[in-house]
Amino acid sequence: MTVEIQRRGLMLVLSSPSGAGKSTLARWLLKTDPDLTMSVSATTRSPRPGEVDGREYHFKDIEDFLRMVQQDEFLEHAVVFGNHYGTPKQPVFDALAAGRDVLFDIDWQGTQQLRQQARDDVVSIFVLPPSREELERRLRGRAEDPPDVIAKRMAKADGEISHWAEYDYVVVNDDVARAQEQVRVILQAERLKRERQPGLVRFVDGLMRPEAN
Ligand SMILES: Nc1nc2c(ncn2[C@@H]2O[C@H](COP(=O)(O)OP(=O)(O)O)[C@@H](O)[C@H]2O)c(=O)[nH]1
Ligand SMILES: [Mg+2]
Repeated sequence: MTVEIQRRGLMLVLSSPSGAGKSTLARWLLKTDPDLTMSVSATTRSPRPGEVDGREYHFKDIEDFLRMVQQDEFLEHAVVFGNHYGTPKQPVFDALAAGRDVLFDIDWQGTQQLRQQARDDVVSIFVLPPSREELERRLRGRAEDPPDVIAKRMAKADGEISHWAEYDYVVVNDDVARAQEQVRVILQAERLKRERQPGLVRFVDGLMRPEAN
């Protein structure tokens, strides 16, 4: 018999400097975990080759983005590398209400705002590269971005990394399979937290006083 206990959805945040392998982790999680929904952010940056509007991001011009800010449509928003990024509220609320967990690929500024909005529901993981050399190598290996953008990101990586201690968990991504397993285990444990299982009250009541149920 499989016992299904009603669960409260959580908000899983992955942050890292560019090139630490966070996107690979996020893609794997979404593919392997049917209870997880990706939060698709809005951004004013231009799409890269292969990126599809509505899949990687909702690509907006600055006027549209600022209108969304004005109309309070974002759960959080921030400027990263000179572009605006924001998390649309409604899809997150809808997913949580449907009992699903939501995955966020956002920076430290967004994580701080999310924590202020929904502290108990946020589980945050910071992904670190195994070494500075490897981080540089991964940034260079990406053909999409011009060298000046890469140099800018390398400089900004230190700023992002300096926020590591604000996160609940830290995963060093030296081996992809190992990092995947670590993130999976974190998610599993966080889902089992008592306060995330409101259905337990009823379930345990039934265990102890079967005649009353
Ligand atoms: N605060 C915030 N940050 C975001 C959001 N969406 C993406 N980011 C962050 O913006 C940074 C740049 O993302 P992106 O343009 O995809 O370039 P990447 O560095 O190659 O991943 C990354 O650190 C993302 O985590 C968002 O909605 N809010
Ligand atoms: Mg990204």
